[in-house]
Amino acid sequence: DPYGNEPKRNPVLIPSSLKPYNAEPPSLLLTEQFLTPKDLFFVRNHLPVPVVDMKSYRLEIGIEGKNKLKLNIDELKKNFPKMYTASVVQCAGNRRSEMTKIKAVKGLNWNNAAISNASWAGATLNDVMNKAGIDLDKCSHKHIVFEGMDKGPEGSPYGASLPIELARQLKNDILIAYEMNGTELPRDHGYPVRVIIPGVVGARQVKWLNNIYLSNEESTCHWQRKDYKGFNASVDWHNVDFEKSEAIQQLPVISSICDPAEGTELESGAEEVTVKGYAWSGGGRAILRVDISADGGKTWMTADLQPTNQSLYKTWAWTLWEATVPLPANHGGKAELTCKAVDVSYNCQPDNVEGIWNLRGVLSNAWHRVNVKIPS
Ligand code: MTE
Ligand code: MO
Repeated sequence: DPYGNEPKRNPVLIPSSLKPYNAEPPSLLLTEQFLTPKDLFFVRNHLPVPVVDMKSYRLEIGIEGKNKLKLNIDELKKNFPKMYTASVVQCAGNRRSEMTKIKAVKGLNWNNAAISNASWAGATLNDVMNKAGIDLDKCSHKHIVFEGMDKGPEGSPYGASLPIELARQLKNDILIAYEMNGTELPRDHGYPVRVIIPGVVGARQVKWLNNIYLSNEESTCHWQRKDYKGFNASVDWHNVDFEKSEAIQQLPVISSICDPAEGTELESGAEEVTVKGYAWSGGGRAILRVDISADGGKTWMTADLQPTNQSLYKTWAWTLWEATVPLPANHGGKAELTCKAVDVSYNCQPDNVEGIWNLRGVLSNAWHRVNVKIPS
C-alpha cells in the first residue's frame, strides 16, 4: 500500500478524501487564531506523503539539463539569512461545495476551510539562486520549476512552475521554507522543505521540495497544465481545452463567514449576531474593508479588521474580522448573513456563484452566505 506510511492526523480535521489524504478544519475553529496551528492547517495531498531520508536529502538548484548546486538541510539552514513571513496557503478549490450546488463539478468537495495562515521561515529564493550562480533578473529562461519528492504510480513527481516575471517580482518574498510556526514542517505540510510563494495559489507551493530549475517550458506536471485553470460557465468536459487557459497563480479576493456556521440556531429572541471570518486577496493586495449584511445583502455594516502588520501591497497573511450586526426586525425566524471584501486594488467579490461556475469548481469567491435560525 503506497499509503502505508502516512503521518498521524488530528481527528477533528474533516477529510474530503483519505488516500490521498485531504482535510479541512471545522470552520468554527479556523479563525480563532491569526496563525493556524499546525495540526489544524488544512491538508491537500495529491499523492502519498513521501518518507524522506535526511542523510541523503539534497535540494538541487540550477538550470534544466545542467549540473546543479546541491544543498543538504544544514547548508540550507546555515548558509543563508533566515527570513520569516506570515503567509496564506489556499487551495484553488476552496469553497467548491458552493459551486457543486449549482451544477456538478469535478473535485474534492471543500467547504470554506481549504485555506490556512502560518508563519514560515527559510532562505529566500533569490539567495539560493544566487548561490547557484543564477541572477533571476538576467536569466533568459521563461519559467522556474519546483518539484517535490511525492511521486505518482508512473514515477513522475508533483511539480509546478511560475512564469519568470512573477518569480522576479517575488524573488525576495518566496521562501525555501524549513519552519512553520517556529518549528520544523510537519510531514503533511512538506517536511523537510517546501516553497512558500506568497499571494499565489496553493498548488504552486510545492511540498517535499528537492528540485528547483530554470526552464523554457512550464512544468509538465498534470496539475500545472491540465488542471487548476479557470473557464467560463459554458465550458464543460466535452468541450474543454486546457491549453486555452492560463495556469492560476495570484488568486482573486475572497472572504468567508466562519462563525456562526451554516444552520446555527441563535439564542431565542436574539436581536443581534456576532459574525467572524477571514478575508484575503492574492498578489499581496491588502484587505481594505469587509462588509457584513444580516438581510441577504440589502443593508451593510463594516466589520472590524484585525491588523496584519504587513504593508498594503505585500499583505501575504489573511485578515481576520468580526462584526456585531443587528438582526432585521421582521426576520420571521431566520436570517441570511452575507459577507464580501474589498482589496487595495478595489477588487470586490461577485454577488453570485452562477456567473463564475466552472467545471473544476475553482476560484469560488462569490459573496459568502450563511443561513441562521432565530427561535422566538
Ligand atoms: N506539493 C506536493 N509536492 N504535492 C502536492 O500534492 N499539493 C499542492 C501544494 N503543494 C501538493 C503540493 C496543493 S494543490 C495545495 S492547495 C497545497 O500544497 C496545500 O498545502 P498544505 O497541504 O500544506 O495545506
Ligand atoms: Mo490545491
